[in-house]
Amino acid sequence: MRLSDDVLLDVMARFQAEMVKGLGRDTNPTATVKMLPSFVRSLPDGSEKGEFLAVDLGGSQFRAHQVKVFDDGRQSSQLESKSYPTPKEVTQGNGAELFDYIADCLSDFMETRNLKNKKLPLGFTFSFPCRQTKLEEGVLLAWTKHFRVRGVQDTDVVSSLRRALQKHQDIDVDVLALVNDTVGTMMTCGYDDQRCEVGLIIGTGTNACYMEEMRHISLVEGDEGRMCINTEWGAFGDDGALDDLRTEFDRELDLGSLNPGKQLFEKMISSLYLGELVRLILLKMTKEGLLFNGKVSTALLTKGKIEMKHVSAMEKYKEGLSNTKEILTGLNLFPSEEDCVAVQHVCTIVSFRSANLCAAALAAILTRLRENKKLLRMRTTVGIDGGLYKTHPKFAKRLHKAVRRLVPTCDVRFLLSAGGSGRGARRRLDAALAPFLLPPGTLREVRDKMRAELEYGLKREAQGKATVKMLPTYVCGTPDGTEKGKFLALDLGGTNFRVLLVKIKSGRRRSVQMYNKIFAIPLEIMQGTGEELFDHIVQCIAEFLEYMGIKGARLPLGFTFSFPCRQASIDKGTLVGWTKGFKATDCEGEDVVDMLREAIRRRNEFDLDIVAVVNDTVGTMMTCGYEDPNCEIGLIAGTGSNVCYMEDMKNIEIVEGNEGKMCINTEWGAFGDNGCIDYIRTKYDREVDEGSLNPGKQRYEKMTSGMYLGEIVRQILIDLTKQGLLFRGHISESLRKRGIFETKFLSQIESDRLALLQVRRILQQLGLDSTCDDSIIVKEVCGVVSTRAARLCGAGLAAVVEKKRENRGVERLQITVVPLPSAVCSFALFSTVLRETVKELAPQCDVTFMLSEDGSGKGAALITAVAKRLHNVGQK
Ligand code: 0WK
Ligand code: 0WK
Ligand code: BGC
Ligand code: BGC
Repeated sequence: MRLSDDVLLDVMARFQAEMVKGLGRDTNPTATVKMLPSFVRSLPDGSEKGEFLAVDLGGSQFRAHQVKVFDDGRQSSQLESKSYPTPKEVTQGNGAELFDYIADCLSDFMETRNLKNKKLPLGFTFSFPCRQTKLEEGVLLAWTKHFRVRGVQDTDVVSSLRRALQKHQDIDVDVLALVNDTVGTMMTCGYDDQRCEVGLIIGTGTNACYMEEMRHISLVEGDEGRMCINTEWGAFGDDGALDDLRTEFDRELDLGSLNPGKQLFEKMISSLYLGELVRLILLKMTKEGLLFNGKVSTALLTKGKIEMKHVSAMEKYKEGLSNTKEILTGLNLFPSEEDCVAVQHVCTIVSFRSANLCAAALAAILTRLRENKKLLRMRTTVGIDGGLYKTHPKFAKRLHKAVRRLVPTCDVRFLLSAGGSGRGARRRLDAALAPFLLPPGTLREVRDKMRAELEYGLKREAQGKATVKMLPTYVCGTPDGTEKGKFLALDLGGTNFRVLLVKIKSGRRRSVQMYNKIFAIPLEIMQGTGEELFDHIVQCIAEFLEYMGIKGARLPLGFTFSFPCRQASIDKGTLVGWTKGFKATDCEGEDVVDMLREAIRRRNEFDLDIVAVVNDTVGTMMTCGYEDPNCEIGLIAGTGSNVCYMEDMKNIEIVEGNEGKMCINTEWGAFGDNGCIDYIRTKYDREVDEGSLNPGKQRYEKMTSGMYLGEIVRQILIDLTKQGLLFRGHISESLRKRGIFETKFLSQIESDRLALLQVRRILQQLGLDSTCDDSIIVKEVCGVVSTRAARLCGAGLAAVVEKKRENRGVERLQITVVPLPSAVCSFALFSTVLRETVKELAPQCDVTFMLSEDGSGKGAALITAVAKRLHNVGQK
């Protein structure tokens, strides 16, 4: 069952020969691969419009569809469907009953869709080999799969359906076309992608169609143009052409099937048979004592006991082995660990062969298309559908890989057809992005939930329990202009680690001068030991003091430490937990000021007076507060996300005193860690969270900040690529690389200034070879992700400004918020949407956004200066 590429290339060549035989007038009658003309001569060109009905019989589901196609130049359409059961008495009954049943279901469907008063054209997807001489006719050659209805073979199924429909006086339907499901799938995908010229089904049954040159179809008059050929490749090998590859299990399975000797290729590939193949192999291995201690259970002896869903479950990435144990136990087989591994292996071999054989036949069709076009290299799209391809965890990838190995001269996009032989890549894109489009009602809920968490976090009883921790900062006032002197400041936690020297002048010459140097924090330091981290910080300080020639001075220092710290005073801060990219050991629960002091002592080269530790939001607010006393809120939407604001002391239960205000560091990044906003988190958010350094933590931050937005986009792009909507369905190594989609690319891609060509250039830089369509989709995804981030940030900020307004008990509030022009906030789209959302959700607040270029370092120095001044006053 393991087929090498040489064998696959041989199967490919054999199938090419079968195709030529099937296309030949003289050879067709004896050909096994019937190459049936479909009388479909072209793909949709977008000018189609109108309302149609369709029934789709032959796959795992029997469905009726109502399709509306609009010629609005956007190729939009609407599809409504209803499934109906196909019990055995229908699939193995007699013809008249079958078509009556189809007509009854259609009548019921029209009833439910209130269509009975309409005269509508009907398309009939009939997934069995039919010889056609025109579109609205099809003589059934043979039943396949689980169908065996008497009295239909060699009759025109369209006439049979029409007769059945005529019995329904209350419906007026005209059967205009009979198509095979492969043809329906190709047309559906062709509506989205004009390159689509192959339709492939890998489901209960398997088959493929493609656009053949009329001059090669000798069964149909005319040499101009092309026509879609339904290959009916399921019958490949029915003449023994594949007997050298068929195993004893294939033969045993065939003997036990509804149509022995028929559809032999299909019986090695499709989902109706793979489970049975696995059962027969396991049965033999058990009888030979290789499995289950040789104990054969009734289940193992029962045909059809192992189904495709079992094989797919046993091959799942993570939970495959536990599924195997569960499934085998369910079959009373009581497997050992080794048994489970062996059974998984059997499943893999069987489904791998299926994918490889499919690839070999598809490669033959692709080669024929390329040769028909006399091209050395060809770019094309394969529209694809079917349960096995859609649900098996590894089938699609294996098929794509094998096809690319067998026909390297063909650049193939695999496009999954949505809504079956119905419609719509756009629909799948909308479906993927819809969870990101948060309606105003939901945003109001987020605002109100944030507000509740803000209130709760201030309560004494919430200490240690609240997710939004509302940490007191012991910063109680904005500078009053009397501050002066030289201060050192450290700025740790953002993209860059900075050491700053800040000179503050007071009085008439009131000014702040800053000199800073940026230092890198290598990953191994960010995620090493606490000692190494603080030694590195002190090393940088030493270099800076050297560089500034101020090594001897014992300067007061303000430490901007952009992580959640519980403070008991301005110069004490116990790290609650690391966030963003940091995970140094032996730090959480420790006082970061003490750790810095110890590191300075360890170095024993200079001494500093650490006066204050502040959060970057506080430093940022203070930087701006120096200019605008109305500035009482500091917002960071950068690598991380957080906000601080001046709160009335009377509302801060854990700090003594009721007079005046104190700045609260909300640490809103952790909003939702209790699950309160899980209902807006998407599967992509969960993926990003699971792959982060702190799963389950900082959930709000992971939907709003720069460290994660790029990863969310990458996860969406992977999913869309898997669906064949992007990058030809090919997930490149680059796209698999975590963090490759840096946030800076997002702002570049989603900014309107950038033409599609430049978007493609960025994607190229990322090793993503894209089409124009691809770049349009990528641009849209970037826009949707950053818009959600801004809307969520806006909802949170609206909660804070509303609280401020109510604190003041005023109808209208004027307030200034200072966002830093950091990684995310500099997005044109982000800041616009943020402002609009705050206005929408806090209409009684006039919020001025004051972008500050100085970062938080200046603020930290000012806080240090204030603390120093207060300290000196206290000394007197
Ligand atoms: C969905 C298509 C239908 C086709 C089916 C095949 O709409 O026309 O027959 O896929 O997949 P299956 O349901 O057999 O897995
Ligand atoms: C610059 C500030 C710093 C803050 C950073 C946040 O000086 O305190 O942490 O901005 O933006 P990011 O670098 O994370 O984008
Ligand atoms: C049928 C084909 C059909 C395929 C997929 C085969 O058994 O012969 O007509 O396209 O199944 O449904
Ligand atoms: C941290 C905050 C910080 C924010 C912005 C978050 O991850 O927990 O303390 O203010 O990032 O840097």
